[in-house]
Amino acid sequence: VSDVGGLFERAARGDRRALGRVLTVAERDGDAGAELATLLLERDASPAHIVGVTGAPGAGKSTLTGGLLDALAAAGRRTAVLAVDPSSPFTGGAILGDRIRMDRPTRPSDDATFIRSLASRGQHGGLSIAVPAMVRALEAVGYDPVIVETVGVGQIELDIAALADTTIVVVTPGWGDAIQANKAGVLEIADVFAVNKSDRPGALDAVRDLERMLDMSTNADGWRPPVHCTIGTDGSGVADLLGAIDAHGAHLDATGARGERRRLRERAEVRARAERALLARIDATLDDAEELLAGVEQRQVTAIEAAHQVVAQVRTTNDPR
Ligand SMILES: Nc1nc2c(ncn2[C@@H]2O[C@H](COP(=O)(O)OP(=O)(O)OP(=O)(O)O)[C@@H](O)[C@H]2O)c(=O)[nH]1
Ligand SMILES: [Mg+2]
Repeated sequence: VSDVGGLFERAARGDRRALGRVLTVAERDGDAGAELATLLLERDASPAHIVGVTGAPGAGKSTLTGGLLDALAAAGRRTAVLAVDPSSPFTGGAILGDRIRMDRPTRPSDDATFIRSLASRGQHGGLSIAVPAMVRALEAVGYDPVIVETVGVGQIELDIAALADTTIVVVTPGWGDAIQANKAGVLEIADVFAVNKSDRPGALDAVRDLERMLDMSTNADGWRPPVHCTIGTDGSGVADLLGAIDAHGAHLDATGARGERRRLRERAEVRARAERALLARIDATLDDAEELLAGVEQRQVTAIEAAHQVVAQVRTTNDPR
């Protein structure tokens, strides 16, 4: 992209194709990405509320997110979705970039919503770099909130919780038996629980189970995560879920926790970027260190000493940028 400024202006005027390309620039994070970042800094848009939606594969995250989009659009709120590595139904399995659509008929509210998938999950620190960059572009063209959907598995779940202001954990009846071991982890990251598929047997047991766990945990920040029963497929409970998101947002504002979350997020992004840059320089140094590595191989120098030398080399080399 040669004219990032022009592209952004088109996006800001409502050109959805241009916005798609702006997001690609933000995600790819090259020279154009740096130019975009500077431009967005100057725009100084008010930050969007970032809502993470996570949970097991097939729990109903996308269906619920679709319901939230409808409810938000009906309330006149322009909402964007970043779907991380989605399988269904935003894309039906493939990453289709700007062309993705909800798995439902086009709605009149579609102009107020923007859905985009990300493919950054696999890269080192990819999410902590790409998501904030893309959120900044979206908030600069007036989207608030921004919902980030991601499958809840291991580290990715934690990454998303660290990126969001409000994290919704979607569980289903019977979930407790399946992921017993990870209950503590889920409790740690959830600001709101949705017991989805509550049209199925066992929903009330799941609610009781969660409430019991919440009884035993301390809510150091004064927020007890509410538990809402939802049926993604008919929209039941979605209004409650939206109410909980807004209430949590108000709680963050009232306690100053929003600023704290933002500082942690910025720190994580800077850390991920610094780490990535350093790793690249270490690799470049190693590519040029045949002699040193041969010394290790021939047992003339220890790996410990070789690593010290690599670090010393990296520290004295100028950053190529
Ligand atoms: N019975 C029932 N089915 C639901 C409900 N919500 C979603 N589903 C169905 O569950 C399936 C999975 O829903 P998705 O919204 O794609 O779930 P997801 O969590 O986004 O899935 P991944 O992104 O693939 O992890 C779909 O067939 C939905 O129609 C619900 O409340 N009740
Ligand atoms: Mg999904």
